[in-house]
Amino acid sequence: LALVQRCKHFDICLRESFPFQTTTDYCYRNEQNRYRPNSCRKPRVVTAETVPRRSANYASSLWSFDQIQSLSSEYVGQDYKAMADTLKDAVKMMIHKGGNQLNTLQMIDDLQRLGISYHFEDEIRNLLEMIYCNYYKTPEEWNGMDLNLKALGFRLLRQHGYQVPQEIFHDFKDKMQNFKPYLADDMMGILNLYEASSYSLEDESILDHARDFTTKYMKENQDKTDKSISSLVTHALELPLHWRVPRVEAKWFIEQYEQRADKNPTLIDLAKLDFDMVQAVHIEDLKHASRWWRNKKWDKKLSFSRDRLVEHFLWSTGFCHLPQHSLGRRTMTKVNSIITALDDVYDVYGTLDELEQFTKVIDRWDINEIQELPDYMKIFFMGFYNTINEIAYNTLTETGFHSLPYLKKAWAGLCKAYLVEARWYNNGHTPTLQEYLDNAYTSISAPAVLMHANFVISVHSSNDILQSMPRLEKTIYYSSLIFRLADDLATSSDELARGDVSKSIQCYMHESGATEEEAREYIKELILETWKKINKERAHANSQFERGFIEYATNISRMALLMYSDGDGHGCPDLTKSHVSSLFFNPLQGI
Ligand code: 0FV
Ligand code: MN
Ligand code: MN
Ligand code: MN
Ligand code: MN
Repeated sequence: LALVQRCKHFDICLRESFPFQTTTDYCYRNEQNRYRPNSCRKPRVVTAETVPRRSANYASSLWSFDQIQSLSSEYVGQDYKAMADTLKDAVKMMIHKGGNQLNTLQMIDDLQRLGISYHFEDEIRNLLEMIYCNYYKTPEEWNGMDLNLKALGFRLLRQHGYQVPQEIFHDFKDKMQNFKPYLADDMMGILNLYEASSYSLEDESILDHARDFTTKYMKENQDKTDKSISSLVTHALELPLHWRVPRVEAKWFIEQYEQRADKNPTLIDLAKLDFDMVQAVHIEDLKHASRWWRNKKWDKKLSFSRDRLVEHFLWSTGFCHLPQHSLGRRTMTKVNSIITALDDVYDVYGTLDELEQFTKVIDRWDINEIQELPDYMKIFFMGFYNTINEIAYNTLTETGFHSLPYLKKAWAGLCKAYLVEARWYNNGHTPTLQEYLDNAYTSISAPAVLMHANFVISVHSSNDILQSMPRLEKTIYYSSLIFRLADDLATSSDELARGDVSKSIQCYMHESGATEEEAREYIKELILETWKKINKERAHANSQFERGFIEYATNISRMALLMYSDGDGHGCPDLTKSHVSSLFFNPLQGI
């Protein structure tokens, strides 16, 4: 009697039971399209001609190697550094001179938006502590403030981890009933309330109400305000400040601020000079990463895959743009490039058989096993393996910490999630939204990115990092989820057209019977709710390492909203080229 066994991947095997003599880990489909155990597999020579493969027809790169290597900036060296130091001293004098509460808060907001607050972290922390203690602890203290002051203070304090309660706006809730006389000329107050509402936690109905109300009000009244405010309003309606990538926002805001009649000349001079000096650092990082990419030759050898070195660098810069984090940007650009290549292997080029085998090799991290792989996978694996080992080697020699077991685990986790999707696609399986997301938050790659980030964003001890890891799991999940949902909103139509697993929109439609438009609205609502959960994690960070990590994770979500704002900005470099030019090619030339 034959032993009747289910394949371990019985879900994938269309719930088929079949007689196998031995336990098999993996199964495959034979020429008759029947599922068979791997032990029955005949060795088979796979050639490009015999295997039908999908194609994504991704556009080629807009940026050549020579063009990147020829970039340079004059904003380097001692003279510029001395000028910047003089301006920084002048700003510190301004800060110490002080001002009223509103002026102080506005200055902090301007420093942040101009991208120069990182020079004044201690000063800003002290100012906010003083303001919180004097004005925001009890209703007696905040009751007398006008809307604009309240909202600005609330936003900046929550941003910096203070637990100011939403009840600060309770009176506003009543006034919203008959708001017109109260608000007639307070567009700045409305705008600041809107920005404040993006720091809401779950179940903060006053803030939900404030978001809805201010959004509607700004849409209806923006043409009635003067031009400088109305451009801020248009910008805010696209995305609130809290959801925006700091470096991209700085470039935009510096140009806006410069037009202002009441601008502070010292701030604008420092902001422009600092932007250009930091850009000079970025240019060197980009050139370094581009030499690595050139050496890999994947643009030629894996020509089915996206050639996006510059866009990968844009992502890394969005995650962390501070000048002292060059190694982090260089490392993450490699990590991002590997992820995109891997994703295209799994989604576009690889056959299911190849992918099953490939996933095992990655899981075992064994270079000796590549003999069995098709040529393109040999090339990919060896380049990948060498790069990740080198990244781990850098951490080992810099900090003494052996990170490779963690990195390996993250890559195996990513590939297993990719494989789940490949199997679903092969079986025509449409998961429920939750089943999909339980896998897709990993397959969007942010957990792998963030595992690498642990070891390159800071000089904290490995003990700090290891102790924080379990505390940061929720942050990783929420920031990955926003990345995934934003990606699905922008890319799933093309993905399904060329052949891919159902993404969040389709899973939700399938499970609920919603139309595509309703599903898209639902996904946008999920993004909003997920931000509230990120806000909670931000509020509970309890070390410098955790705050840095959470900021990095938040920037991943922000970058996703940027890259996917008008479509697939990662797949179609045309959609992203203005950000590339603005951040890396064009200085502000203030001085
Ligand atoms: C998205 O592509 C993509 F390529 C990603 C997420 C990698 C690049 C960026 C970073 C690692 C930061 P695609 O829409 O094909 O991804 P999915 O997961 O939907 O196949
Ligand atoms: Mn299934
Ligand atoms: Mn893909
Ligand atoms: Mn994919
Ligand atoms: Mn996608």
